[in-house]
Amino acid sequence: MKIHDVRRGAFAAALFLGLAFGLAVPGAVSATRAEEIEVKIDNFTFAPQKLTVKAGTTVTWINEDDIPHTVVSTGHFRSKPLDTGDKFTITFTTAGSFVYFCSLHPHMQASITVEATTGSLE
Ligand SMILES: [Cu+2]
Repeated sequence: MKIHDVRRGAFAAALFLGLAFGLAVPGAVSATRAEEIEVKIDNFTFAPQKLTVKAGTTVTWINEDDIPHTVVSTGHFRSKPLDTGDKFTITFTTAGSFVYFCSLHPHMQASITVEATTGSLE
């Protein structure tokens, strides 16, 4: 009876570890701050137009329009003209607010706000 109980305990522990491991996978991803967000460019519009992310987030713009666009934030970053299907990726490491636009169609504007990660404030 006692051995049986031990085995049950071991099985429960293994099951628990299995569940913990499964749950730890997304946790491990966020621990490395590998968060990734996409901004689509279509119909002369950045979507979402206003985005708030944590520092360390990688943002990828994808041009889904049928004409070229660029992603330009004066003094911060500047993409080449993106043809249909082209991507432009930046990892935002510092907090701040970044207004950006398309240099080919300056009325195309959007912004990204980068927040300091929780717990890293000193
Ligand atoms: Cu454009």
